[in-house]
Amino acid sequence: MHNTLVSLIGAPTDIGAGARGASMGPEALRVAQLGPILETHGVHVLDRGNLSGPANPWLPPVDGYRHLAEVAEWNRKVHEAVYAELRVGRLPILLGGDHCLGLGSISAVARHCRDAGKKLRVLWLDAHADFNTSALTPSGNIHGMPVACLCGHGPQELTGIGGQVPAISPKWVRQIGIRSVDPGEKRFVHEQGLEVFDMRFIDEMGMRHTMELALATLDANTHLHVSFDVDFLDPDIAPGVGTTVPGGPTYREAQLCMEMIADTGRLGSLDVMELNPALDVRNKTAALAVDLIESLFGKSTLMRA
Ligand code: 4U7
Ligand code: MN
Ligand code: MN
Ligand code: MN
Repeated sequence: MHNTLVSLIGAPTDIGAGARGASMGPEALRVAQLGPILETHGVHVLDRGNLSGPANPWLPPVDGYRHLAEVAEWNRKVHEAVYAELRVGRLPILLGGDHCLGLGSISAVARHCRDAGKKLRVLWLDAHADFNTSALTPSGNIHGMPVACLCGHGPQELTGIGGQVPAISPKWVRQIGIRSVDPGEKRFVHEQGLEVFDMRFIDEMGMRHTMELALATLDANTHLHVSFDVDFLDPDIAPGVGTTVPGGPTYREAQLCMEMIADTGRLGSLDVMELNPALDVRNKTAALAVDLIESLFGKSTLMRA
């Protein structure tokens, strides 16, 4: 990762979430020294500051969507900001913000891959599949829908961001750490053929084999995008998220996951989403996220030749 040019983009909103507070995520990651710590690993970091967008009106869902217009506006801003960094050859790190913004970020990455003639692989690290639609969602919260929207299932305001519907194919996605999927969402995940490495799989096969499969068939022409929902981690080590689900990866399992991604040398963009400082304990979840991102950028316990 030496000479990698990284840009931090803050998206301080909780517009798609079911709890307030993820809007403070970007600042908590800065307080945990994300930029300076990455610089110690030979990465050149430019902090582009925060995007701005509509306030959270905290209204109930309408027709199965909460805050649809505001979610669309934030995602358009994220899309343009991420796309601009990729165009100039930099590696964008989106600091969330809630996970509805994965739509703006990944649609930008997909557009960049179309421009550059590259293949795309998306690793979705999450406790949840985020594959709901307005008809399936139990909450109306759009942070539970970005993967479905990216695959073309959602309202035009969201699926159309980036100019091509669908933005991605479900075949490009690998979901890891999944342990909470709603009943209708589960059927839809199967029907669409998403490749899911759920916690049962990780328990039985181990993180090493899981990651070998998730990273298989990457080649020199593949752009690897990691969408890291902090609730991927076990809540015992990462309490600072709005939607904790017990039984997630341990500290070492998560580190191994990140280390194996780093070893591919293919990481091209990253989202760090759903960190909620209002629910954290002395910023420890932010510090843990930074520690894991260090591994993603090549920190390892011992020097590897
Ligand atoms: B996150 C949920 F019902 N599935 O749709 C929903 F359980 O970005 C949760 O992964 C979604 O944190 C969680 O509201 C979205 C719920
Ligand atoms: Mn620098
Ligand atoms: Mn998520
Ligand atoms: Mn989640």
